[in-house]
Amino acid sequence: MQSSHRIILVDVVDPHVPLKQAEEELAELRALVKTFGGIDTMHVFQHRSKPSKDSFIGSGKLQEIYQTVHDEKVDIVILNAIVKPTQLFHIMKSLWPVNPDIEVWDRIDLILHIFEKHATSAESKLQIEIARMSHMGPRISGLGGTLFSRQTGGVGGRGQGETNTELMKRHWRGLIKKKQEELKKHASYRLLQLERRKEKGIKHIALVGYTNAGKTTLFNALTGKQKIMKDALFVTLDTTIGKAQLSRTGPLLTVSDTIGFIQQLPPSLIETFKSTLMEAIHADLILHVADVSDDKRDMKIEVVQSILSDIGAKDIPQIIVFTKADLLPEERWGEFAQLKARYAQFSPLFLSTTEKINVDALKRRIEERVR
Ligand SMILES: Nc1nc2c(ncn2[C@@H]2O[C@H](COP(=O)(O)OP(=O)(O)OP(=O)(O)O)[C@@H](O)[C@H]2O)c(=O)[nH]1
Ligand SMILES: [Mg+2]
Repeated sequence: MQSSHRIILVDVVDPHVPLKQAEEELAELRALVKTFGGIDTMHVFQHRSKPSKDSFIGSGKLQEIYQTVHDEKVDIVILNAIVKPTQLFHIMKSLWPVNPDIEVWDRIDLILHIFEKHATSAESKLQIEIARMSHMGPRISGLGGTLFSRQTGGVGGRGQGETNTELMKRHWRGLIKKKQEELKKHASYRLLQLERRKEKGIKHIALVGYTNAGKTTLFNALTGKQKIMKDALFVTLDTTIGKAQLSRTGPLLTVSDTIGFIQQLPPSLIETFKSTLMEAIHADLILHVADVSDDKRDMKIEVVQSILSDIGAKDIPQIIVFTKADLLPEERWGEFAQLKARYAQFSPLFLSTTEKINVDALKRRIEERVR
């Protein structure tokens, strides 16, 4: 995707959702769009009502969007929600007269496009492809009546009563299954490596946390590696494992850095990423990295805990590592004590990786815990 893309955001907010929460969610969408790159135009349509059944957004709003797409030469419309494929298709169709190449994405589409930009390994590429196919699938078959009826005309002979749409769906499901089989091979290879480490008695530490919390920065500090870190969302997609010896006489450990979490991730996406998240599921200790200076810190901690519980990692010993302590302004220092009490069961620790404050204390804590 080039940086010349012109994007508009549409936020559909349930009337029961408090305005503040809606604003926060929109801010996150904006950060995602920024990560995706290139926003020439940014109009936000806030719509505080229940989504409409056919087109998700009401016809009046759709008319407004139509006009903006025309005036601002928009190529991508992004809805801050998880939207049914048929509804996305409906919106896209109604914008065709002003831009036949218009793309209409929901939140998942946007996340998948970002993932795609950052994926480097065969495994993560495969995971994204599966997620993309599962998410797109129904939309493709939604087109069945129009486009594919012509294209699949030649397949024929596979059962008289079967419509082209059904054929297309079956073909699609078959493709997804094949990719899933391929992914399973990666997963079993990972499992084999895990078991080998276990046999050797090497303890494994997994870094997890919300996206942009500072996981990779901490990973580099613990392992001496130099992985890319950046002030953007989903910079890391692939799981990397590094060796670490945290003190002169301490044991050799392995540490893994992996994809960050985000709110409103659909379960299917988590399921797909289970292969790379396996390191977390089988860890001896989880370091839950959270940005202490972030206003949405507590909500993000909740999101991470709930995903950990989804993937079956909730009973693994966990330390909450609050990073970026250097960014917490003095008038908020009272929060240290509050957080210490609130998350006491996760023996919280406060540090700054970039300023090298308290990183040694974390190293000592890790060694105590894995002993
Ligand atoms: N001031 C300050 N900045 C930090 C600290 N730790 C990380 N950062 C910055 O926070 C940003 C995000 O850091 P990353 O390590 O890439 O975060 P991540 O959790 O790996 O992010 P994703 O892989 O995108 O999910 C970078 O710009 C880091 O330089 C810290 O202790 N203090
Ligand atoms: Mg990272």
